[in-house]
Amino acid sequence: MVFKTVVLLAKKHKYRNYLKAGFRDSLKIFVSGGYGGNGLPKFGGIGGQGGNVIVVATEDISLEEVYKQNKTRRYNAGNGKNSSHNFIRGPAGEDIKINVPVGVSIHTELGKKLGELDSKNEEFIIAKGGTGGHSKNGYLGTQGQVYPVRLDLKLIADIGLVGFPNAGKSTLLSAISHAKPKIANYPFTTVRPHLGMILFKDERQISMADLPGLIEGAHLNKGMGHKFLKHVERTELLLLIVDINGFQLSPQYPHRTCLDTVVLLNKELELYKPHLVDKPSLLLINKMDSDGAQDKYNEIKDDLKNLSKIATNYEDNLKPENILKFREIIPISAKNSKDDIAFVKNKLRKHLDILAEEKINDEENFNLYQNVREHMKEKAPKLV
Ligand SMILES: Nc1nc2c(ncn2[C@@H]2O[C@H](COP(=O)(O)OP(=O)(O)O)[C@@H](O)[C@H]2O)c(=O)[nH]1
Ligand SMILES: *[C@@H]1O[C@H](CO)[C@@H](O)[C@H](O)[C@H]1NC(C)=O
Ligand SMILES: *[C@@H]1O[C@H](CO)[C@@H](O)[C@H](O)[C@H]1NC(C)=O
Ligand SMILES: *[C@@H]1O[C@H](CO)[C@@H](O)[C@H](O)[C@H]1NC(C)=O
Repeated sequence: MVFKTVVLLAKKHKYRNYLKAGFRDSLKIFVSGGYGGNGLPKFGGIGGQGGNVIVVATEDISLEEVYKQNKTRRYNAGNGKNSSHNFIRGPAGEDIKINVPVGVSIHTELGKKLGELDSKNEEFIIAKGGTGGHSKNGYLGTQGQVYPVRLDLKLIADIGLVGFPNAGKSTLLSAISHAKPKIANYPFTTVRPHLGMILFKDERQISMADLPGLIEGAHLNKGMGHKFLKHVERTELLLLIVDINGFQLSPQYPHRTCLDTVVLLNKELELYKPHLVDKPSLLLINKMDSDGAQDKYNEIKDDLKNLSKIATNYEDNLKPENILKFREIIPISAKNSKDDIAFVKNKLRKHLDILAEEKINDEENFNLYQNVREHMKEKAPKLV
């Protein structure tokens, strides 16, 4: 047992960084419905129904929070009570309700879809309790459903494009994507982002969502901020885009340099939800064809690589605490360079592939972790 614990801890360190840091789009849990209680043959008494495990769609909860609320990831509903003198009809076992994010789908381990939750307060029984014992089943209560299930956050696109207005989001999306994806039905969304499908010669397809509406103050729900930020969580990879010349929201706002803009984007994401900053991200510095762009870029490129160093220069209300760590920073001209577009296109594919591989490795660790748990699992109550 001691040995197993050591293995488990050692392996845990291999979790991909952003999982550790708190971003999660999939969670495996182990659910069991309660046993049905036994009947009482002498009086024809019926055992109580076993409790159910139920998922409930909840706004403002992340899968990471679900995990943190019960790190064992086990949910065992209550057993039905036996029929007795006092209770001829045994009381039912207690249900367990798990709050999960709106817009999750529920799958078995083999990938069979069991259900999905698309609107607030919607419920779904994942594990039914066993029936109580009665005359037709020999007065023996039956076992509830027991199995592992996956909760998956439904993604809207592989890539989420994020930037302040005029950074060049729509220019990039239309230059890089050749087709509109078949719009899937996303009933859990209130705002539909613009989607594009990036096609490759070998038929690989990557979807990208333009998530507009991010402005200074978006976290305060100015503009359409919240509605779109919500989607950011439903993408694999964040693609941030800023104008090398900086940004000014409107005349009453100060002009922000390119570096300020990146810090501000970081801050807006963080203020909305700190863990968004831990999502894998790339940074595009756009409009490199404009006058003096190369000089401006040379001046800031080292700082961009280590934002934490310059973040300290900002006032508290602008200074992010959780700093974006870009996997790559790419200067481009979305409007005027086909080569840049082709370059970005291949980079996106490469980074998604790396991410997929990280996930697979992670999955292996999860399985190991689970097997160890399986050994330690306490036995379910036995019926005579
Ligand atoms: N010079 C230059 N202008 C660009 C570039 N990309 C976009 N623009 C211009 O910037 C403005 C805003 O672009 P748009 O794609 O609408 O930005 P969005 O608000 O982020 O979607 C438009 O006038 C574009 O033509 C670029 O690479 N170079
Ligand atoms: C959390 O995990 C434990 C077991 O390990 C389980 O019995 C319990 O039902 C779970 N708690 C909640 C609140 O669901
Ligand atoms: C019901 O009866 C069985 C058999 O006597 C016993 O093992 C079990 O613990 C009882 N269940 C409850 C909930 O009391
Ligand atoms: C980034 O800057 C911080 C603060 O100055 C410094 O401690 C850290 O070593 C730097 N990291 C890299 C990778 O340069």
